[in-house]
Amino acid sequence: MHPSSRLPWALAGIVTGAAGVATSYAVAMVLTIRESPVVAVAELVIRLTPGALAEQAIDLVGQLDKPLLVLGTLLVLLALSAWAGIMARTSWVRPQLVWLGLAAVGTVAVLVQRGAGAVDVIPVLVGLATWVALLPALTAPLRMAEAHPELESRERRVFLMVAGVLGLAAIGVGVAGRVVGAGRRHVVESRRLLRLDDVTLPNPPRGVSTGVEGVSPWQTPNDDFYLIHTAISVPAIEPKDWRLRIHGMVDRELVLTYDDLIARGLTESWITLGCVSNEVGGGLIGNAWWSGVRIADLLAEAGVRGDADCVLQTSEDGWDCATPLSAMTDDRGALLAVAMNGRPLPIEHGFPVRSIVPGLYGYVSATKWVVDYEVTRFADVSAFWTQRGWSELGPVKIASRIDVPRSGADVDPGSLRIGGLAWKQHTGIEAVEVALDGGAWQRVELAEVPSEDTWVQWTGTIDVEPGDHTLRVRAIGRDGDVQTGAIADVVPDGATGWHSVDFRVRDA
Ligand SMILES: Nc1nc2c(c(=O)[nH]1)N[C@H]1C(S)=C(S)[C@@H](COP(=O)(O)O)O[C@H]1N2
Ligand SMILES: [Mo]
Repeated sequence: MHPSSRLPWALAGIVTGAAGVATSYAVAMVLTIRESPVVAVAELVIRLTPGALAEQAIDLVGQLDKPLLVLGTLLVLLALSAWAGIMARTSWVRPQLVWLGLAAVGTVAVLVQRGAGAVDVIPVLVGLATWVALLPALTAPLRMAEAHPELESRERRVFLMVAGVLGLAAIGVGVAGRVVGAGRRHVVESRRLLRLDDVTLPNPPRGVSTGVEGVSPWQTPNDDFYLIHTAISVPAIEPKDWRLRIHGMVDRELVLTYDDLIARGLTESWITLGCVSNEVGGGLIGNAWWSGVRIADLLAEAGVRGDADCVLQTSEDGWDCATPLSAMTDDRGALLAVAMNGRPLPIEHGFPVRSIVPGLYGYVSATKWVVDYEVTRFADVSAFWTQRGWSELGPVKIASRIDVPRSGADVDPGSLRIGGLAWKQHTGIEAVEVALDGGAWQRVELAEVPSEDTWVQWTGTIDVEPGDHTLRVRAIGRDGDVQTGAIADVVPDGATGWHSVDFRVRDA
């Protein structure tokens, strides 16, 4: 083959590669608040680069390090696309392998981003589909020209035309995605610039930490806080556009803007939020410093009628839940939260406003991107999860967890420091007990807590001999409730059972 005859195949690959980058970029802009997968790959490269090397490189190119890296990533991608194009001449499978490989790298890169979810993979899949579909279409005229040399000049013209049109279409798709996604992106900026003067940065109270290494920190950083939502693409709500309507069985309907809300004055407290789907020993729970406005005060302002017993809360994404009115009006300090750990709510955690009700699982209380409170009666409504078999009421169940030792750990014989967490929000924990190898329950030490609304760290020291062991934990509430060992599934109202950890003690 004359080398120059490879050129159009390479070009076909490059146009295909670029088109996939454009469609994935557009989808990322429209559906997510993230950058495109290409940027995610560049960031992954930064992460995987040894620190010293990365520093030298940054020294060398200064502030341009990231744009250059993104450009480099793009060039590598286009070079591989050209290679896929050339291989398409003789093989159907091999180009697909290149696309699959690129998509695999892209998938890993987007999934290692913090808080990444299934939605973040969609742009990669759209890019992959674009590559797989376009290359055969684009190379069809080239194939034709090779099969029928007499048609070569005509087919070459067809090819160049198709390539040109597709190239322009790709640019169009990218620009359109940018424009459509601009609103969503703007929220990221609005949040960054938002100043909430009354929000304080938290200092965890003294004594809340046992200091046992390996136990989850008492205060959960926003970046590590679990995420649960049904929305595929998280709502992007500008504070200036946000409204909360409080209506239904009230004397005066209220419609609050973000400024109206803030003007009511902020209350702040430590509250542990947990998910009903948390398995025994699981991590769907976190503890944060929440700043917000007391829901009880707002409901009092609206004037709740005597025969109402719940508030149907609705999110801007359509998700809803019904919360017992009593939990929102008693003195437990249920909040319309605007900040989490001293920062405006992260977008994935409900920016600009969400509900937080101590003592209830999230699925019946912690509405993110909340826009509507209808004061009503349980008898008259049903909500997202209750329609799907979960219980109407969702008070948290008493629970405890062993973080140290980890399951499967290998430890030295002798005295072993153990630790973990226990919780029953809005009741509080009186005591925690552990049992080694099915022996007697023995009390361990509790750290301090600022209120009954947070989890508590516990620690203890046990003597262990070489061999295999099982450690178990249970908690006792301030109401005398002893955590049951009976195993219950998370459906319909939360798991029960003792968390246990199997570990091995080395020979002395
Ligand atoms: N809009 C909306 N709010 C929601 C949910 C949801 O799916 N959509 N999930 C709820 C559930 S089940 C839980 S456990 C908490 C989780 O809050 P987080 O993601 O901030 O940890 O949010 C609650 N609020
Ligand atoms: Mo949940």
